Amino acid sequence: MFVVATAGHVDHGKSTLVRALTGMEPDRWAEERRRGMTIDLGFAWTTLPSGGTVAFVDVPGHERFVPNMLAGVGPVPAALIVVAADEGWMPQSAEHLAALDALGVAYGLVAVTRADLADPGPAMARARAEIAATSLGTVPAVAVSGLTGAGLPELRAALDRLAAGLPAPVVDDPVRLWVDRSFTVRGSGTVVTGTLGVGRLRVGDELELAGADEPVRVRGLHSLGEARPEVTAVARVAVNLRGTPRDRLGRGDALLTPGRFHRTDLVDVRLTGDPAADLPATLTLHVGSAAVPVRVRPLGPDTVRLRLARPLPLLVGDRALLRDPGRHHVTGGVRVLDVVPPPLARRGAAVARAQVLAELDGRPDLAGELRRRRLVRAGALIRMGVPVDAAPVAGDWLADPAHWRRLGEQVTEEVARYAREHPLEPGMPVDALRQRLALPDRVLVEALVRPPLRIHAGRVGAAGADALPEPVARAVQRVRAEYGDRPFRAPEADRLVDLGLGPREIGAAVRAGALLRLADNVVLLPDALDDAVRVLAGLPQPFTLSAARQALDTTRRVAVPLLELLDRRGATRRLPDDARIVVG
Ligand SMILES: Nc1nc2c(ncn2[C@@H]2O[C@H](COP(=O)(O)OP(=O)(O)OP(=O)(O)O)[C@@H](O)[C@H]2O)c(=O)[nH]1
Ligand SMILES: [Mg+2]
Repeated sequence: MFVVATAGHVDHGKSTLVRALTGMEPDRWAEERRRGMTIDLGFAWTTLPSGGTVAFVDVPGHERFVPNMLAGVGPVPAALIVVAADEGWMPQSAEHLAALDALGVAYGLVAVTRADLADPGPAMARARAEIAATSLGTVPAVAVSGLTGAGLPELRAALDRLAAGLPAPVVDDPVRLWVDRSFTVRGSGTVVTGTLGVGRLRVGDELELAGADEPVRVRGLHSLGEARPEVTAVARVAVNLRGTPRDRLGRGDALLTPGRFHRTDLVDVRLTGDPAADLPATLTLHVGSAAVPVRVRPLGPDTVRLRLARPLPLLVGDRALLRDPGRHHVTGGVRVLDVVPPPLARRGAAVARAQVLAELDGRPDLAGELRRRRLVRAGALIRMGVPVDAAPVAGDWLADPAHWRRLGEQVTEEVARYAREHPLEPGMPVDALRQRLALPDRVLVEALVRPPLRIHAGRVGAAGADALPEPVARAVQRVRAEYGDRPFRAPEADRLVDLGLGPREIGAAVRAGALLRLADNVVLLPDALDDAVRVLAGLPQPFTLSAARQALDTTRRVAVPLLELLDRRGATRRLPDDARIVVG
């Protein structure tokens, strides 16, 4: 199927032509038929001589209904521009063409209608000349009469040729179905329709609804009036949603492949065409079937920042248009450059940003995104519309290679600085390092720590950093020299102070396994435990505290906590009469 939207001034015969081609009534509303004027979008389809199907989105030509027209053409990549032979090129011929140009529509043809009323030549020449200057370029033109049917076979053949020249549909990309209608079907619930430009929908699919948190599920699909288990782009499609109230969604909403779109209310864009120098501060942004008021902040000569009144699922490279609703004027097209732009808080930030934007063209550019964002999750890039084909540095994080190298160097520097400032600690806590480098995720720290550094017990240090800090090592050395032959004599508190072993130093030595702490200010060399068990095993069993104290040649200050520690470790057992035995 291919989908084509009509375009053209009011009363030039668009709906009559669609009716003549399809035998279907595009003006769905009684009011439209009563007034002989299209108000909202109409939908009709027919089979072409080739056997292919063309579906029309018939738009209103009246200037009051241009927003409806834009909702119809927004998601449609081809246009049938209708000009009446007897009236020729008119204001909405121009405005509709400007809209197609702004959206970058590249495929189309001209039908000069009402050719039974006047010579179609001048209208055709003017239309082709106007169109040639736009994204559509040189287009074929056919003179027709919706009244007599003259020219219709030629028009069908021209539509077939147009279809044959369209790019192959992209069916594997994520779905972003812009809703152009929503209604309730008795017994089925809410149904939305739209033009599926890319991707595929299946019954049972779970989709995101832009603007809602919970997913929605596809209960049924119709295309061209028939139920289908699956619909692939390009197609007109009606989606029946399970359990979604009708008032939850309408024109301008979008059904999305989950996790593939970022909803943004701030975008940096390039203006296309001839942007006016004095852009109004507020305009309406039209994209897909959505129309959202925006505040415009100029940045560079042809780049602006748009603040959207509500978020939209936009991607880098999206085409959209800005319109001044007050002046009935398509201000110009935009191409989305960045859907997650940085805040412009600092002085000079806007100027710097304009320079960055000058380099962007809306084509997704992974290397450039990494250079600008430095560290970013793969999922976030994909949701911006930037395909990811690089390996993550950790988890799903991607990094700019130069930035990652710099971070690696900073890790070494920060850990060394921390060791200088905290000589008694066995390395820098991982979280302190994470904060110091302003890294958003701990896995990044873990990936940045490389030998000779390593992470041990939540700290980053040199391998063997559980070795003692220099001053503590010296103090322990002196304890060894003085007490090595009296292993159960613990230094008195004032002696510890003389040796330079305050509570922090003792803590460091104990953590490193260089001292054994029995109680506050009671420390032994670590081999003392095994030696004590050996000595005690030589005593007649069971033995008393006093026998132990004498055998170990020590004081109660040491013997009491030492035996309690041996009890806890299961090396000795305390009997009901307070005597002990060595176990095993
Ligand atoms: N003689 C003649 N009249 C036509 C032809 N096409 C349309 N008309 C008449 O022109 C009037 C407008 O036709 P529509 O088809 O409603 O025009 P439209 O472009 O759809 O108008 P809007 O949707 O309101 O923009 C109707 O009265 C039609 O009968 C034609 O080829 N020949
Ligand atoms: Mg009409």
